[in-house]
Amino acid sequence: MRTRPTLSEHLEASTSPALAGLIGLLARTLLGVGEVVRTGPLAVARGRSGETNPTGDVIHRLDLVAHADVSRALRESQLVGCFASEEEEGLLHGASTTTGPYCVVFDPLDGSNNLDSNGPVASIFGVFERVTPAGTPCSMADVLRPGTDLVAAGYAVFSASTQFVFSTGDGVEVFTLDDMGELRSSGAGLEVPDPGRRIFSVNDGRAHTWAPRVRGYVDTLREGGYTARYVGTMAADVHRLMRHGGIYMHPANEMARARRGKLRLLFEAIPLGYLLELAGGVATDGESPILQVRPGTLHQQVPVVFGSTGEVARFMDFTRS
Ligand code: FBP
Repeated sequence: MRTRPTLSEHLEASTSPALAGLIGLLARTLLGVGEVVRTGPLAVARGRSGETNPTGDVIHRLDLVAHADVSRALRESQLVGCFASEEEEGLLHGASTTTGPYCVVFDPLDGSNNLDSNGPVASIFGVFERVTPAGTPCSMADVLRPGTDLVAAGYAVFSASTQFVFSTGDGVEVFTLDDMGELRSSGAGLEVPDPGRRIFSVNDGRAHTWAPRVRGYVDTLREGGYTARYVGTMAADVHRLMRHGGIYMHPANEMARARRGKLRLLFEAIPLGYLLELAGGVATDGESPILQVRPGTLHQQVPVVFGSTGEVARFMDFTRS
């Protein structure tokens, strides 16, 4: 195992020094989040903070700790002009807001509802190059960007093992935390099988809120011998999807006028959709490519239909017919 390249070695050989520096900073910071999560049950930090995030979800105290740790690292980095977090209403400026070349969007702790039952959780990030001119402070224009503008994205998933998955636009790489605290390559990158395993991943408890054609589509999967797998941590469900194929959905809630989707476009759907498409899968909002959707607000929510190419095509054919 010691012969497998480390993340640092991989970055040095394949990425510009600046972007390698940022990815390395994010990896180290997210490993720190993993440590907080790993020892969380022993710390006072467990349990709910009693506060809510901009979309009204109860914030677990570990969400706040993870948000604070990532925010501190980004604020202090000369590589970062600004950043936005799922747990913060507005845009946050780095110490280098007029010179930092990159802007980061992140979900500090995705799937935090799984914490109390020791389920998989993750941290997700996306990286844009700033569009505001150097010498002027960053603005919302730097982060309200479609996924096609990303220069990198990734996540750390804390489960049976800790894995750091990322791309800078050329293939999706997987690194696993070894027993010496080093992130080592897990071998070949992720490629979404098509056809993959016949797995569908959706929260069936929300079926009454879906459009009838969506319910009908899921019925065909049940009747077609598919198996159901749903973690309830988007990054973990998408990680399985990239490994084995199938389809993952968080469909539009047709009963709620204000909020068609639950998942965050900027902090979850865009970074994970970027990785999925680079791995050969398809990422949509159920109607159009997710990477072409330009966020109107930081906390915009969207429906999500991600999957192997053939599975998403079948979803589209069925729900449009
Ligand atoms: P959080 O970012 O607040 O955790 O919400 C997002 C999420 O937890 C996703 O990770 C997960 O896929 C989804 O919500 C689960 O939603 P539901 O409970 O509707 O299945």
